[in-house]
Amino acid sequence: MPDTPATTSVTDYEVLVVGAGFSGLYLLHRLRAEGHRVHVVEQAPEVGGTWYWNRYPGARCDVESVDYSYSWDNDLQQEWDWTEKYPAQGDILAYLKHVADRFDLRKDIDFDTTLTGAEWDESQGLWTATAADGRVYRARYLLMAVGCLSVPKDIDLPGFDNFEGRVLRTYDWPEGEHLTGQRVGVVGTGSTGAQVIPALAETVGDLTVVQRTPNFVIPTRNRPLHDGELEGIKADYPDRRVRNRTHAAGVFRNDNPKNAFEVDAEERRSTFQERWEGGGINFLGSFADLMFDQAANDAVAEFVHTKIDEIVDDPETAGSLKPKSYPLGAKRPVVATDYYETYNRDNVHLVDVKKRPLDTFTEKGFRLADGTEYELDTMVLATGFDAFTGPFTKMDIRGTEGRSLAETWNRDGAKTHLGLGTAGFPNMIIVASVGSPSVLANMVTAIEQHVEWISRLLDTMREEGYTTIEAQEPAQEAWVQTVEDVAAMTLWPNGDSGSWYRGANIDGKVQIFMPYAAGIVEYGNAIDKSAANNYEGFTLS
Ligand code: NA7
Repeated sequence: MPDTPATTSVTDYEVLVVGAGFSGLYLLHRLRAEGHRVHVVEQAPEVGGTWYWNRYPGARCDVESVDYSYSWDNDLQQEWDWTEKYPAQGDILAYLKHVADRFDLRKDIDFDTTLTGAEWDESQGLWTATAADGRVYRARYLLMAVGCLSVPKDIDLPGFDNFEGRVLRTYDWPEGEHLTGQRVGVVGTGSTGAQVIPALAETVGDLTVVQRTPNFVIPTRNRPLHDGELEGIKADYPDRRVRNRTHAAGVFRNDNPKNAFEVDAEERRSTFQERWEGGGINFLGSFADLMFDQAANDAVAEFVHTKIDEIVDDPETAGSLKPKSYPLGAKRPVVATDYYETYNRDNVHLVDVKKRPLDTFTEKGFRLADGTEYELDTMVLATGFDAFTGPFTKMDIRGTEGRSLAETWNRDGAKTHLGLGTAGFPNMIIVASVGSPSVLANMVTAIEQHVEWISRLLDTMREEGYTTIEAQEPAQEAWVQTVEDVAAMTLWPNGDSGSWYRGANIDGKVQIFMPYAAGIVEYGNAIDKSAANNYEGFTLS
């Protein structure tokens, strides 16, 4: 940990929350209301977390607005007016700012505060956390509300330092930048790339897309909410929230209970077609076995391939855009607007570096192994994240006997018990990240589930006089195995998807399936059972 300047004061809290996104704001509101002394530190100058930083053109959530919002205050949900079916980044940020103001949260948040380390003091049962500017915070509980996709992947492009043009990364895009008229390159065709590419194609002069692995891209079909639609949803909100909480995905999906080969080819095609026209993640609910049966998955993959052929004019480009080496869903399915259509524009060019390998970046752009040179003014990197573990391992977190979390996770993989705690790091509680449904569910529902569990835990500890909670190693090993076993029942681990779900997007990262794939209902049962059995799998003392 860095030295503490002599002038820096130490501030004591009961609970220190790291991060002021959806998780941190609800933790602050709820725990404060329950009489805990809680404080939040946030590296950005504003609330919002992921939705503060990711302000690139086209950034939008693929969960519907009315569901990607807090359910814990009826007045809040009645007074807030969403305007579109799927919320743009700016709308979500405006909502979170409103929440911060409405519930007077800002007074308990230190903005522009990046924690560099946190150390567990065993004798006192306290965490001491240090910020980059030397401020020190002491707290009994350290709640890590740091998000799953908040640390970008390091740049691993050959010769990238040679490039003398401008470099922009989607995760901290300068507000209002549209690169109008420029020659722009984009690396990355995941969820971010598939949103930023069509948006930039509208404003830049020329757009060159560098694609390594194609994704299955489902049309969003975003639209304004119709007259009266929001009022109907508001009237139904109590029931709607219950439906969301009783669906594995944390958001109600009208899933087809039939398997793909229970029906004939015509019904299969018309079902896919109907869901494709409806748009969004509901497409995955076309048949019950898409993520379990390879043949069913092949059928849906083939349907998407047909769509690509129908939409994309140039057959070679269409061929490059078709994912063939992994099941649909093994990489996070991408939902975007006009993605395939964008490749019909004269100013957009796809460079498939699996077919035509990239040699190196140059001063002016990049060169392929076949000698073709590309000259660009700006390179946009949409190359993904050091998902789940990045925000933990970039801090110097020290648990019992000085053990380092970064060393432990970099060596053994990110292991947790129930996605809430990790052995050797007492009173450090993880919110909606590794080991829990998190990104495989509606994040907001998953966050609320965690915040409620944590609030119950802290109440119990206060009432019963406990001061520390720590995950037990055997329980943790068993949970890691459960998470792997559940993933292995699906097609998620199949193919060469290189998915960040298991850390495969980063060279050398220990591969372990990180989100819990059985959904929030099963998961809720597991964490509630632990709580009911005196926090089974954890040691309270
Ligand atoms: P993703 O889904 O990890 O996508 C990153 C993209 O960047 C993907 O297409 C990668 O290709 C590509 N990439 C990364 N490194 C390279 C190199 N070195 N060369 C070529 N291409 C590269 O991140 P996103 O930000 O799009 O999405 C993250 C989540 O945010 C998303 O799932 C939603 O939950 C929201 P690859 O597939 O590795 O070949």
